[in-house]
Amino acid sequence: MKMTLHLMSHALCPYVQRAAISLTEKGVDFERTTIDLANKPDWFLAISPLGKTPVLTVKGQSIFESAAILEYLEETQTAPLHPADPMTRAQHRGWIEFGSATLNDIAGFYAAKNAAAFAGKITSLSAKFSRLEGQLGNGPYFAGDKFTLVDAVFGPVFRYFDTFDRIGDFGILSGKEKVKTWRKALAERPSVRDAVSQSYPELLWTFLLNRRSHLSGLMTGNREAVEKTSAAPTSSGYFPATGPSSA
Ligand SMILES: N[C@@H](CCC(=O)N[C@@H](CS)C(=O)NCC(=O)O)C(=O)O
Repeated sequence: MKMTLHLMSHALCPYVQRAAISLTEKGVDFERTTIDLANKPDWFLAISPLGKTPVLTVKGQSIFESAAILEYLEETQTAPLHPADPMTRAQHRGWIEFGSATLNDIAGFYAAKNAAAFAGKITSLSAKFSRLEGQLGNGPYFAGDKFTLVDAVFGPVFRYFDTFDRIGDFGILSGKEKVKTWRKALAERPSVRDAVSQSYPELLWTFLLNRRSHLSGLMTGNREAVEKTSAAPTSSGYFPATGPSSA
């Protein structure tokens, strides 16, 4: 029986993207509803105990937290994205958590208020990608030829770097050749590419510019201009205030 799955989304949310990637890889039809996270509707709060996207609804029932959604899809849909071996599967769950910790560092990087905090986040992100460089094999994906949930989690992580690269070279991925190859393979994967709309780069740019952060200062090279731009935050500029957050 065909059932429609519904993904409660936000245009920039990397946790929504991992669910969308899994659904696409599995060939599941789904609809999206975009939530204004600056003004969460009551019906959304009723199904999202933490007030966060994503939420997946299936036949009137809801699942919150991206990790829970991914596991549900593994258990109910075809085309597994988790390895069959229990040990490897458990290890992949660990790396998914590592992906969430990387997203938290990215949020710290773009929100850092001064050069010292910014440099601290660069160090922390560089260490995480060094760790991944040591973990990767011959690629092109995390575990070789087969695309897995770890790839679904890191596609949205690397997507931030497409915009960071427009701002400057922060050296975070420097010298990490396996990571760079992985990034490229993920960017080319249709499910990863299509997990966001075409307006994503410009929405992210505006979002970052509105952060009143060290990075926004670098984006304009003019702090006054940044503050003027951020004087009237838009609703799409809100989710950054709190998220991406705790995994
Ligand atoms: N641990 C959550 C994190 C989700 C999350 O941080 N969502 C952000 C958007 S990317 C959100 O909804 N933030 C709004 C808020 O915290 O009020 C998950 O894995 O689903």
